[in-house]
Amino acid sequence: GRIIHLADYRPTDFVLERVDLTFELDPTETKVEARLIFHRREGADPNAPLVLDGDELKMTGLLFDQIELAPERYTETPDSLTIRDLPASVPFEITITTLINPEANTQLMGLYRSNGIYCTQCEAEGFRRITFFPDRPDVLAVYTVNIIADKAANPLLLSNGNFLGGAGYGEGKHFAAWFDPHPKPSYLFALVAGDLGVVEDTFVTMSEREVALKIYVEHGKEARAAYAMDALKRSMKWDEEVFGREYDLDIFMIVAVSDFNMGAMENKGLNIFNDKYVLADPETATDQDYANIEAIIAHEYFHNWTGNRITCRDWFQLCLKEGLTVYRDHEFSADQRSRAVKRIAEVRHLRSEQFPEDSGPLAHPVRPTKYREINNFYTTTVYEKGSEVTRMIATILGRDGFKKGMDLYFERHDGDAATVEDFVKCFEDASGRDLTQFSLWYHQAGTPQITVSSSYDASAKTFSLSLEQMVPATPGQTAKEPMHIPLKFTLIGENGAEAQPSAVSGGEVTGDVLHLTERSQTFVFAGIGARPVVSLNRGFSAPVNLHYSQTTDDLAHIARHDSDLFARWQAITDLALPNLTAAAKAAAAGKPVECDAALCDALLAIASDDSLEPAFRAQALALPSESDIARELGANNDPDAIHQGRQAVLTAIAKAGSATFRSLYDGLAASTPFSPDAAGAGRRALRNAALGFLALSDNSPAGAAEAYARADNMTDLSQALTVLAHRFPDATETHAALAAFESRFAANALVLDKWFSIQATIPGEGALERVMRLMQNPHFAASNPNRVRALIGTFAFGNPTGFNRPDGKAYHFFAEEILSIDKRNPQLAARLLTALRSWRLLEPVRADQAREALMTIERASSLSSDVADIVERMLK
Ligand code: DPP
Ligand code: ZN
Repeated sequence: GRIIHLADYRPTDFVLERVDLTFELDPTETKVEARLIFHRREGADPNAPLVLDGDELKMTGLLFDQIELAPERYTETPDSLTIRDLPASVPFEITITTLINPEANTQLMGLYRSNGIYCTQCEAEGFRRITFFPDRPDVLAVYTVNIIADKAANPLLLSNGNFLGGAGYGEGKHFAAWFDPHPKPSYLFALVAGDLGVVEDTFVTMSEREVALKIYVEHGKEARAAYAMDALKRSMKWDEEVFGREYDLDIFMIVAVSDFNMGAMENKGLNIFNDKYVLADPETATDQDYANIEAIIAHEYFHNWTGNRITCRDWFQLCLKEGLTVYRDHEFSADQRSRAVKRIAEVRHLRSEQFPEDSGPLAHPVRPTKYREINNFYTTTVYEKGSEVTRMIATILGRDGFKKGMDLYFERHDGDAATVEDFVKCFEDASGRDLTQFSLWYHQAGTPQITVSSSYDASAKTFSLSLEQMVPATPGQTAKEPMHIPLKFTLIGENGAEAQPSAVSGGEVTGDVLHLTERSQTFVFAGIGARPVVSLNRGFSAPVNLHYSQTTDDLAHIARHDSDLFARWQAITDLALPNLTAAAKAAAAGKPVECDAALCDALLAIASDDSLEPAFRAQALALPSESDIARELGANNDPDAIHQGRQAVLTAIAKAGSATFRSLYDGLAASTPFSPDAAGAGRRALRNAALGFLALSDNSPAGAAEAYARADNMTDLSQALTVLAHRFPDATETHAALAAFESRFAANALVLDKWFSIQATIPGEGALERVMRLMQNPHFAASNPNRVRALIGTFAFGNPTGFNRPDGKAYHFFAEEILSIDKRNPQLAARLLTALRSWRLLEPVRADQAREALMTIERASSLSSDVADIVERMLK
């Protein structure tokens, strides 16, 4: 594909007034008739042709105002339909008939079949695989949809909006008609047909309208949709209370399907979900599954306002809906659960996924200016960093200023296809604050690096904090401007209380927010009676890397005294990282590894502090991951040394704290009845953390085997299995547990995905062979994205030692797999391939092997544009 530039944006020459679609569904020959009414836009070139997008379409009919169009008036290619000599001012109708094959659609874009269910995925550019159409987000129209299908096989016929009616339609068939009164872009179109079970409920909105809620799942799985329904109702309520947003149709539907490229899709009134994010019960879902379901149900529901009512002008504006909606779902989960623990999990995810993207060959701005394949821009930068940018606006403007800006955005842009500039302007207009410099967050890629130093002058009673910011070069952007970085902070006095300065100079400070706006800046705080300890970037107010050599004592002080739990967790992380990097270096040099006493003491103090919520204590005990350590080391990484060093530190902590972990484990015995709520999940997380440490100090599988036998929920069961498989892969107990798990859940593909993932992440030698063996397992299906992600994706993303074996065999295996997945499903292949995005940071032997594997992909013939785009950027 060619490269698309933001600078080339211009509106269409024709305005689409309305869309009437008729589908005659058939597994291999579905007939689609699209009646489209257009008029030429005022001021547009009176001779401009109408150019419609297509993708692998077969056209069988083309009418102009219901009369067959003469061949000299149009040109059809596989990816476009151009119609000439159209009226200058009067509206006209184009009727297009296409034939499509849902059964053969393995890309899972457009109309396809999953387990006998017809379903659609149109974002970003899937609608053009259904009919020729102006398939871009700034073309909004009102849709009527008629669906005709075999009645026995498809009792259910669904589309967007409200149900108009239905009836029989000839021998064995029936039809249904749907009307969506809200103008929408084609990427929000959806159709579902098939035979599904349903869970029903109702929601009464703030203006007392009753909305029918329906969640459709495979027959027999209805009970597993109860939690999703509960999460939906809580989301609807929360959006009314916190953002003042009410739902706008008579019905809201969710359909769960088993083959899906993404997590879920926010089609107007008819969300389609990967069933992984709908189905849950205690026997089959972990606490993480419950949290994901709650977050994704909320996310897609929230899109109804941020995405659907206000959509994007073009795909460069993707963060306008995604970054904002992630921010909204984060806030929702924070309100439903523990805010601090939620924030810690978000930051962990941002650092492990977005920071590597932002510092590697795939780095791009939150609002990119060019792309070759838009599918490759559904990234953690657009989503998670986009959310952080929204959060910073809230930090800078404060709660009220942010709310005023959001209200103005909803009022001013309802019904629009808007831009990031429109969004930012609302906050400027509502608050009077200039956000020009702040907007660099949308335009400059790269994680800002901030170097901090401080000094205390006892005689003058002043404390000085010097900050220097640097935004690293990223592809296509070498010179960067200084950013506006809002850093929440506090000065902690000796006794643990906050020190209150009498005055601040050197820059803007509003409340607890310090505004770093220059390349280098020194803030001077007056009236400070004793040297304070600075807790900086509290709550992770800005997505930056701080380089601040605080002493072990100061970090331990923050870990003990900060009133912000996030800051306490951060201090523990800052204590642990130098210890873990030193351990990796020692392991590489064959030296014994030690655990720092201050770290060990701080961790064990937190672990046994019953005044702290268990979920927080579990997060503290989780220590930085192997990829966190790799990022801290920066370059020349040896994943084996990192693994060995980290294991040695964990083992030392396990030994020093064996009594603590024993009493935690025994004291937190499962409470009955099971509840998936945050408090229950926190207790299970802490107990399972203790189990992991006990397995290290005992160096025996007995404890985990017993935990496995006793587990009465999927969290405990899968955690015990993980401890067994990862620590004792060859033990009899492990083989027995793996076999028991496989046969117990043989009929549940989503649960078997956990079984695949646990084994795919067993560290060390033999991992590749194990993965190859598992691909032969009858439960594995290369055609199902969830299975592929669970086995091959988890291996590549989550098994640093196994995937990065020095002989490069795993990279070459991976390259072959990417090529074969690419033939079926390019979007999935491209996404998986990003697992190699940090290949340049590996030590030279591995890096050479990784480059070789990438070059094998690059040289292959007939690559999809998705994979070609990623591999070329990674090798550049
Ligand atoms: N389904 C994806 C999401 O909700 C893309 N819109 O983020
Ligand atoms: Zn989204």
